Amino acid sequence: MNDIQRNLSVNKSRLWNMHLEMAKIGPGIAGGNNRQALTDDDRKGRDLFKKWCEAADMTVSTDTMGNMFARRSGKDQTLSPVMAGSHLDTQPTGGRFDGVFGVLAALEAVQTMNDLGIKTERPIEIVNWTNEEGSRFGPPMMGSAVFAGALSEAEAKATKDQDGFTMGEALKEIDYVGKDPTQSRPVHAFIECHIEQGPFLEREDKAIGVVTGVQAMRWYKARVLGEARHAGTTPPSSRKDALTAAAKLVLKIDAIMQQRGDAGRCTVGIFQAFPGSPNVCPDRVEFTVDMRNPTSEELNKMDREFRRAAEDLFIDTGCGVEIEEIWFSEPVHFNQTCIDAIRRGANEHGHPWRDIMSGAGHDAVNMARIAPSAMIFIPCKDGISHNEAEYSSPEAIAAGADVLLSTLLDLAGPTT
Ligand code: HGY
Ligand code: MN
Ligand code: MN
Repeated sequence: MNDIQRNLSVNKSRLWNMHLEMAKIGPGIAGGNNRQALTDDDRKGRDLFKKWCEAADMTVSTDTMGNMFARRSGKDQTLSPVMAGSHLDTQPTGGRFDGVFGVLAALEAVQTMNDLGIKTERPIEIVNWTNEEGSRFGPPMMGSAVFAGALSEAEAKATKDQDGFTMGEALKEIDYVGKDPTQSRPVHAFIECHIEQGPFLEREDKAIGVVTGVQAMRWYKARVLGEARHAGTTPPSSRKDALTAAAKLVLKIDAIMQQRGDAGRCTVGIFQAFPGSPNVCPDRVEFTVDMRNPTSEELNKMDREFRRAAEDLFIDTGCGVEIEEIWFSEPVHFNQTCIDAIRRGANEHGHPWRDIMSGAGHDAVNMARIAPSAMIFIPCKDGISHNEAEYSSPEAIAAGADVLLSTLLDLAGPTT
C-alpha cells in the first residue's frame, strides 16, 4: 500500500452519530433495540442504510433473499469486489451495536475514502445480510447461508415465525424481495467488523481482535411428552409430568456444559409447557437447545451425551423425548491473507490486538466457505451482548473502522 494510504482515520463523530440514528429505529424498552428481521422496523433500518449509501455515491441492489449490496466503483469494474458488512436485524432484546457496527463501519470507511478522493483498483461492496439473528426465523445467518449455498432459498423462505408467518411472506411484506438471484455475485474477499460479545478483549485491554475462526454450533428443537392429568387428584405415582421431566433434562444439558469448563456452551433459550393451565399437569414441553464448541469432535460428544440423557429420562419418568437437529455449522478457520491484512492495519494504527476465536456465529462463517474471509472484533462493555445494555464506545468503534479502512485498501488495492 503506498504512503498516502497509511494509517488513515475515519470520522469518529460521523460514525458514532450514524449508530445513534440507526438505534432510533426499533427501540427496545431498556435503551437497546428490538428491530427483528423482516419487521417494519427492519424495513425502516434498511431504508435508512440505503439512503446513506446513495448519499455516498454508491448504487444499492438487493437479491432475492433481501440481502442488500451497496457498491462503490473501482478503477477496474471487471474485478470482483472486496465485500464488507454484517447485519442490521437485532435480537428482541438486542443492543445497538451487534451487527450494526459491522455495516456502519464499512459505510464510514467508504465515506472516508470519498472524503480523501481515494480510488481503489477493485470495487467495494457493503452488505447488509438478511436475518442474521435467527431469533424470529431460524436458522441464524440465513441470508448469507443462502448466498453461500449452505441453505436453499426455498427452505429459508418456508421457515415460520411463532405466529406461523413464513420468512418469504415477511420479506414480501416489507417489499425487499430483490431482482438479483442470490448466489450470483462474485466476491474477492469478505471482511466483517463486529463487537466481540464476550469479555476477553476488554479484560486484556486490547482494542482489536483479529478473528482467526468461529467455533462449531448446533441447534435443536426438543419435545418432552407426558400425560395431561388433574393437578388436584393425581398423586405423584400416577403422574407423567412433562414439565418436571423436561426440567431434569435441562439440568443434564447444563451439566454437559459445566463439565467442559470455560469452553462449554449449552443454552436452553425457549421453553414452553402445554396445555399451559395452572391446574393441569403438563403433557408436552417444547424447548430449544444451542450447543457450541471449538471442535466438531467435542460437539458430537456433547450431542451423544444429550441423546443418552434423553433415553435415561424415559426410563426414569416414562416421558418420551423427541430431539430434532435444526442446524449445524462446522468450525471455520479464516483466510491467512485477510488475517495478515487486519494485523497490519492494527499495527499501523498502533492499536493493541490479539488473535481470537469467535464464540458467536456471524455471516462471515458462511462467506468463508466461498471466499477468503476474516473478521475484526472490538471490545464491548463487560462483554455483554444479546442484552439491551450492550455498549461499545465512540473510540472503540472508530478504532475498528480505522483497521477496516486499512484492510479494505490493502485488499482492494488503492490507486493514487
Ligand atoms: O447466535 C449467534 O452466535 C449470533 O449472534 N447470531
Ligand atoms: Mn451479530
Ligand atoms: Mn447477535
